[in-house]
Amino acid sequence: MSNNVFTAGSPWSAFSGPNLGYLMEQYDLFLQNPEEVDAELVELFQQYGAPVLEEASSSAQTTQTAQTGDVKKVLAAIRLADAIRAFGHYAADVYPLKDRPLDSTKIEPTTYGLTDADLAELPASLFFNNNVPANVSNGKQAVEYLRSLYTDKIGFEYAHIENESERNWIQSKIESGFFKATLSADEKKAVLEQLTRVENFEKFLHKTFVGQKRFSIEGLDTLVVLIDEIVKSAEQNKMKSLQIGMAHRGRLNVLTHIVKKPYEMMFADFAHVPNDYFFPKDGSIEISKGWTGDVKYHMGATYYKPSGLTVKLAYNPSHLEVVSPVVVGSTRAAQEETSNSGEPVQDTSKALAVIVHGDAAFSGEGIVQETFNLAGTKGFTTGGSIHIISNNMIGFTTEYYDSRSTHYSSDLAKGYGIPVVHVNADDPEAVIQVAKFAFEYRQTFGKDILIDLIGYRRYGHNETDDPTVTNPLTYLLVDKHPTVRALYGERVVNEGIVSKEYVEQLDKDIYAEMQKCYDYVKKVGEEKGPFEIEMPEAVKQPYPVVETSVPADELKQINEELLAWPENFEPQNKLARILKRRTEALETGKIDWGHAETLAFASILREGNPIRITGQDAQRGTFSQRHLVLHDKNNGSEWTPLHNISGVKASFSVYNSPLTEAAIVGYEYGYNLENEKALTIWEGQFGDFANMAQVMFDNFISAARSKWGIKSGLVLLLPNGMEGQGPEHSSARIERYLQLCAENNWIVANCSNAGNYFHLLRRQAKMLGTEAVRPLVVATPKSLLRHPLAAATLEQLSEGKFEEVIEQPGLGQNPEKVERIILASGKVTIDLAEAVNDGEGFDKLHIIRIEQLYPFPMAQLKEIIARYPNAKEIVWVQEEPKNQGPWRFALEYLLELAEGKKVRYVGRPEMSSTSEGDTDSHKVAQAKVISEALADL
Ligand SMILES: Cc1ncc(C[n+]2csc(CCOP(=O)(O)OP(=O)(O)O)c2C)c(N)n1
Repeated sequence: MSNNVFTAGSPWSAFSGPNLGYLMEQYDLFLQNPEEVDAELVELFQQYGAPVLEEASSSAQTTQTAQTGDVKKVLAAIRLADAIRAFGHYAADVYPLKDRPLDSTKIEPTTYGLTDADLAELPASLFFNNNVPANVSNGKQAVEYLRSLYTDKIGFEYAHIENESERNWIQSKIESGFFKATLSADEKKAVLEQLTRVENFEKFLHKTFVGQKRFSIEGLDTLVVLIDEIVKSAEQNKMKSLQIGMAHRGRLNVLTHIVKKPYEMMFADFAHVPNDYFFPKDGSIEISKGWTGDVKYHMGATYYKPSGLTVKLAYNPSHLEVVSPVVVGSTRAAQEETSNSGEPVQDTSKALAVIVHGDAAFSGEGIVQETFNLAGTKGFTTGGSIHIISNNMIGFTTEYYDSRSTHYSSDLAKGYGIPVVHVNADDPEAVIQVAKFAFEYRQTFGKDILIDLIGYRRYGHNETDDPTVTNPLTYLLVDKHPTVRALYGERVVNEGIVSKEYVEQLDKDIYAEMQKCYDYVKKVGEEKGPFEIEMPEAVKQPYPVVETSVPADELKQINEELLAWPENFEPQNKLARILKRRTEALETGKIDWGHAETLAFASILREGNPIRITGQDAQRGTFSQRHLVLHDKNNGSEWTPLHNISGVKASFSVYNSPLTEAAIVGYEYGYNLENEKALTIWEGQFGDFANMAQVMFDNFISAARSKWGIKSGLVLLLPNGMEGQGPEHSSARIERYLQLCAENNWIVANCSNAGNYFHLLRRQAKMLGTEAVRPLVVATPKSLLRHPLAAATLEQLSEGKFEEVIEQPGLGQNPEKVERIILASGKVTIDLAEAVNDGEGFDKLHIIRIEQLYPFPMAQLKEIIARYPNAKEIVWVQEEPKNQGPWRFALEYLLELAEGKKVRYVGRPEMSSTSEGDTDSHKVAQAKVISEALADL
């Protein structure tokens, strides 16, 4: 019984009398000499143990089973029933165009050596767990019944689910006839109206805005029915937030029919009339916009339903699937209460993510897998997302069979132990039942679920594309295929729910309603002028100067509390010693990076901003510098000092993340969008690996404000520095972030000192939730984490502020003498500081550290450089190769600052790799950079 996951009851009930006796004998043999027993019986014994005489078998079925006289037939029948449950989906009528061969070989009685007559002699109870359906009285009818459930318009895949109670729950849902439930007459009429709206919306756009791309939903019209049903379930369950992520296909239809962006606003987008004139007066719709804007099928919207449910469609770029983790992150934020100290309190019943995927994108894009992998982890779970593949069996011009190596587009999901339900998109009532089921499954088991909504694509990839050029056979079928509105209209007419005339009139009325909306849009467009969106004033400026110091007494108190572990708590000895040194660090001026960071976090929590930090090994920190969660050496219990300090008004969480960059960065970005007051931090294990998440930096974090007007204060910590660890553990590739800098879109910093980092974090926290907020990219150090020259003093934290530039102490004392001004950033400034020591003998030199690379601190630099009238040259020093690092970004600013002085570069030559591969060559190259920078002085 290779796939015997379904026969939940014992099979012994089918045997009695001589058959049972025979089985007993076989079982004894199995215990002594299993190889002499038939393989099928061995499997049965292994699964169900010793044959027993059961109550149920002794009465009603005795006659029938006694007549079968053939144990093998019984076993074959059990295998057949299980096969229908496991493989019925291969034969299910789920393809509207009927253009994919179905496979029923695994569920034919003959495959198991059974005839109809054999089946008719078997008891019905053999095929069911508990209740035998009323109209089923023998094995033949049982098989027919099971086939009608498992091979109709819905295909079920659940044999792969590990948990037996989940499988049983699904099986009883299916076999209780849940999916065969019919709608009331009113519900049917509502579905007809919905389908008529969906179809007419596309028709209207098609006819009115000829040649404009809209990525029509047609062929998958029931996607709207499906999502609408999920929304209804969410409302019935008193959810607060439903977060939808989806790509281009059908998005406009979902925007208007689910998120309730009014037709006027939709048509205004096509007619180039500002849609701002058509916002509903009741404030139910919120749409933010950026000043450079985006195409209409990337725009999101928020709908505040009267029921208290907020339905949000996330903004997304063209890049398929990348919005998935963003939406899940936002959902998590919507589930968390963060205004308490300690861990945030998560309530998964408050919010739900619904993620719509394309069939080609789902199986092709790796971020889908990354997102699934987050779903069950402590720091990232949301108690289950509902995934929908809007499966039109084609991706652009690529047919499904060229798109993947698996049978279904959905197969990846099975690896995550979740149910997959394939449903024919031409059957709206089946779709509704699937939606209800998915919601109930998620609520019951707190896990993801996947609905594979199978339809077709009525036009080309977009409406200007002619698909008959590349996919002629598919489109011969599509051309002949009636729309789902037409099919359903016919069905409800046949069922006597409405008349044919009603269906036709509804069609006309809805089209006329749309025409009326558009006529109004045209009129307003003629009367009113353009609606300019300006960059907000607060974004036009660099960050304002804000108070970030913390009184010394408060810092001392925090420090004590951080080190006050419970009496019986014993961290590992060496770590305990290291941490205890923090007791004196405030007095000795040796506050290292991790220590300054923890003090910053504590002070931020006391001011009321929640903090969430994630990354691979974020709790300890890649370089063992952080230790925000301590582990008892004897019993492994955990202690989080930041949960145990006084005066805290917000939650703190730090999670070691699964090993991914793209999904986690997207997730944290989404989290911060939803909880804008939370200091949300992602840390790369090494900054080098952050480019796995490049799409998140390029298409969301750096550009979202100007495209979509949405704000984020996400912090990215990217360990960086050339220290001889080879090409993939050296460079955060800061040049990438610098190249994306424009319009004050984010802050890029590279601090040389723990105190400055303290103020940088605190400044960021102070900006959260304000109009001025923007993301923060920090190249963080490795060797500087414990370097004495990078340590902070108590005064720096209690009296200082974030310094965008720092002048090298000990240099530039005699301004007339200074001839060379070095500008540099990050770790190399400490290398230089070590080389010049106290400045003795370096009268001709001044060094300025640029702690904030963007916005480039021009005003401060001008003011400093002006103090040195005899300076002949400005030298940019960096440790990265010339084609990398900040040099090329800085050059334009340097030329402006130079005012006739020479501008020179000192650093590694252009290199295709980021660094030398071995430590010795690194040392030589690094020493050369420093000696060249200081040569001829
Ligand atoms: C990451 C990425 N690669 C390529 C594209 C270009 N592209 C846009 S739609 C599309 C086909 C998508 O097919 P599918 O996922 O099945 O969705 P459908 O358009 O059929 O609904 C492609 C390749 C893209 N938008 N994003």
